Amino acid sequence: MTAFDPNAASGEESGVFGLPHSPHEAAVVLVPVPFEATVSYGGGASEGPSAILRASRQVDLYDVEVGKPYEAGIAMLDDPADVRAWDLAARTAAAHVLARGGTHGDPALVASAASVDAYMERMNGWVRSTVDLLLSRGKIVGTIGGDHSVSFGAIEAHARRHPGLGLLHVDAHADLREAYEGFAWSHASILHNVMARIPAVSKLVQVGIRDLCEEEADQIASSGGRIQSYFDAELAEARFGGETWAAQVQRMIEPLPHDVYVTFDIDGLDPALCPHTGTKVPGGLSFQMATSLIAALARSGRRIVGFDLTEVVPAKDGSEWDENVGARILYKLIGWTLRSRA
Ligand SMILES: [Mn+2]
Repeated sequence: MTAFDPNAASGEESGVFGLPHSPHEAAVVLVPVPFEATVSYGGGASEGPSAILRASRQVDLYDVEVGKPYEAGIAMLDDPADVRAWDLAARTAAAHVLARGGTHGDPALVASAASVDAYMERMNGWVRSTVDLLLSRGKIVGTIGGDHSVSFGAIEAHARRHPGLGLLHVDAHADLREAYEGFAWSHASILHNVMARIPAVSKLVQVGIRDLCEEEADQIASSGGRIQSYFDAELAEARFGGETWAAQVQRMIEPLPHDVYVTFDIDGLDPALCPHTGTKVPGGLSFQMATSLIAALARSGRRIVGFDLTEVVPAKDGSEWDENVGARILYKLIGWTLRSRA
């Protein structure tokens, strides 16, 4: 620890962001969840945590906005072999269902989908108990996907400790489907499951949404204000008419309670910043729009209690762009989370 030089290049065997901290020493602990069993379109999200770990070593530790978040100590847990094994088993079962675009009531496919959901419940339980244990030790916890389904257990663990918790959700997708392609725990149903099964979550604010089905629009409309979605197209139109992003950010933060968890799907950003993520949609937030949103949340006096980052997919050619962006969003999330609690 004493020999650590924050200005030097980091070695290949160093920890996340090139840091020397063990999870025991670190104030911020990152939980990698290499799981993508229900990915419906492009795959690769299970490689997100290891790719972000590699790319994080290139991020400069001094940050113009948040200063020196590394001083608090940041560590990432080792890649969990159990979760990887469940992911592979679940993906094999899911492939049969996905190839047919759903179960269509076929008993064999219904059984496959049930086995996928059973693996997902195991994964949910693992994430919940891992995050819960870290929270009980006073850690700030960031969960790194994997596809967006990995957020459920993390949100559940945080909501238990912070009744009335608010969620700030950056995503191209509303993720409010009751089930998708036959899977109750699909990545496309994550926020539906959160809102239906975790009553301690008082408010969901969605930002950047630009892909939505009618069922999801109905869910938002019938939520009695518990779900507030700020659609990408409407925000862009208002900006073209002269409203500033700063004003929009204030508008979006205003409904959130004091304690907020940030669930950040990388595809909420402009796809130029995440070209290999599974389900890209044109439009979305620039990097600075996203970081200024997180900054404004912290500056508003609210407390960021935890966060996740999902759907980062590395390119197969080693070009390291998606994970570079992911690692930088991650460092900002860590920095502003620490700031919000200082
Ligand atoms: Mn998404």
